[in-house]
Amino acid sequence: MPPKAKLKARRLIRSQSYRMVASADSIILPSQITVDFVPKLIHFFKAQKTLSMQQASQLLEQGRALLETLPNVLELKVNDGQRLTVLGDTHGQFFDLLHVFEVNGPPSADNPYLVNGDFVDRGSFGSEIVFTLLAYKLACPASVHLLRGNHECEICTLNYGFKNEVHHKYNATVYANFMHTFNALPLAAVINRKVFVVHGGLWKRKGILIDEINTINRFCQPGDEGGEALMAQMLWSDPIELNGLHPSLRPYGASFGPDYTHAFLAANGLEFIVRSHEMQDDGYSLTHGNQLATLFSAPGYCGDINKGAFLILSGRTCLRHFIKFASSPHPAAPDYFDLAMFL
Ligand SMILES: [Mn+2]
Repeated sequence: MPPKAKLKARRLIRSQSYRMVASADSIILPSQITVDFVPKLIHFFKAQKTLSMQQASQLLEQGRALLETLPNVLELKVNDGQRLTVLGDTHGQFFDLLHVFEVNGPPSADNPYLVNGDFVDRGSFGSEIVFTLLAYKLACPASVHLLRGNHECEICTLNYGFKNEVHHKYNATVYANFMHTFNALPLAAVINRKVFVVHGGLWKRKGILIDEINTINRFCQPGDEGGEALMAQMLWSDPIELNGLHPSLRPYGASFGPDYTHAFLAANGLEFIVRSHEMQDDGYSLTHGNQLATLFSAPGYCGDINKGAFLILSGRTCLRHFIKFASSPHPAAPDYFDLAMFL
């Protein structure tokens, strides 16, 4: 048996034997996640329980195996009579994500979601968000779409709390598995060949074609070299009102003007960009001649009074409808971000 198959077999045995020792404080993770199972998992997490190490790794490995099969840029379709809900940064605010599922319906074949990265860091429930989204992805792969944000990397999770959170709730192996799974997240989506969704924004080179983004190797940490530089730029860039390209205070990417947005949309035959990455007082904002939206779904971010928002795209024309929401209460939890400052 090749080593990889051997490892797979061993993991299978481990996860199956776990099912036999399930107790009141644990949950039975089915080998095939179904849409009926996810509410049970959510209920389990709401009670602030954690998976076993084996279950955590099993879910991350199953999620990664599925994400790995996807292209860098997803091609999504919304037909007339259908809709797609887009979410921006959730940043460990699991109870706010649950609020969106309550008011807008949970993910399902009839209610697809696209979640635009930054699931972790800052808030204290990043692992619950990733496990819940991966479980939905595994249960209905054609209706749940997850993109990478700049925080789904080693440097950010070290500095902004998620590494600390996973070490507290799980262990170093599970953290390494999270990082491995994050490397498999797709980088952007195109909806109906009209709307481009990406976490940060555009590149330092003007008018890049989506075909080029599909050729880069995303299975690594965003960095300065080769294709990874393009990945880092699209995860980190921000729009600015001024034409041209301007330096950013962030480690990667740049501030790009309306001319960059218009050149990119024209070169690729697209109409509109949805990006996230920056907190918005009203949960969203429009700029660049109303051709670019910033969408942020973490209300009360880091103790602020900002609203969150989600975006519903309806029908073949991708009619846009933004819905704002306020923050929901959550149980007391350690502030892993603050603790990270002292590590
Ligand atoms: Mn971000």
